Amino acid sequence: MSNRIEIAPGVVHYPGWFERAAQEALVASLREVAKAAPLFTPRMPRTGQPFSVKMTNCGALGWVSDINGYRYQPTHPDTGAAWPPMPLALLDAWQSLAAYPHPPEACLVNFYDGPAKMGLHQDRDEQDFDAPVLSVSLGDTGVFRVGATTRGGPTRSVKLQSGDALSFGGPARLAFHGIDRIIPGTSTLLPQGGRINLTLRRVTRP
Ligand code: MD3
Ligand code: FE
Repeated sequence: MSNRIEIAPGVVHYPGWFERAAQEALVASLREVAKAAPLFTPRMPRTGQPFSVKMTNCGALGWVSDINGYRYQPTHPDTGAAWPPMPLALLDAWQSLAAYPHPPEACLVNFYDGPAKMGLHQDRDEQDFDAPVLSVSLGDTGVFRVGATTRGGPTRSVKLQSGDALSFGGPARLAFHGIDRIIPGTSTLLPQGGRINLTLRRVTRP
């Protein structure tokens, strides 16, 4: 079992939701996902500047970003193949934690190597903001920052450790958030180090 810590209205942290064996099984599933849908480097719309984070997806829809914009699509941007299915353990976590009666459609897999980070942003490419976003952290600890629904508001910092789950719903669904940095050497889960973050999302209105 796991504690449930509401760190802000609508933001719930479940430290250690996945125990070590479940984390290892998830990593094994994600290696299969990455075989079918190789990590790609997303780029900023307009400028084409590459993200430092590498990405892939599983589930019916995947989030992609390139010079033309951000969007969800059913196929990999480089291979054109359908995204592989979402591991059952993730669908189970959604059922347990999301408090939402329809399954997630997209699981974005973010891979952070040592220096990677993600600037403050909102997730607003979905049509359904009634569903929460559920995040799962694996590997080295990430320093996560979450603020208000307006840019420039106060922010707070939370360390996300391997196995933690975090859900963002209701008033927090459109909160600004990002990853300041990864703390190297904080987990033995990934032999080469780094951090994987999974975000499960409902995209369309059911
Ligand atoms: C708050 N990922 O993929 S997960 C992203 O650790 C993203 O890779 C970060 O932000 C990561 O978009 C943070 C936590 C998270 C995910 C979705 C949210 C926080 C959120 C959506 C709304 C508000
Ligand atoms: Fe985000």
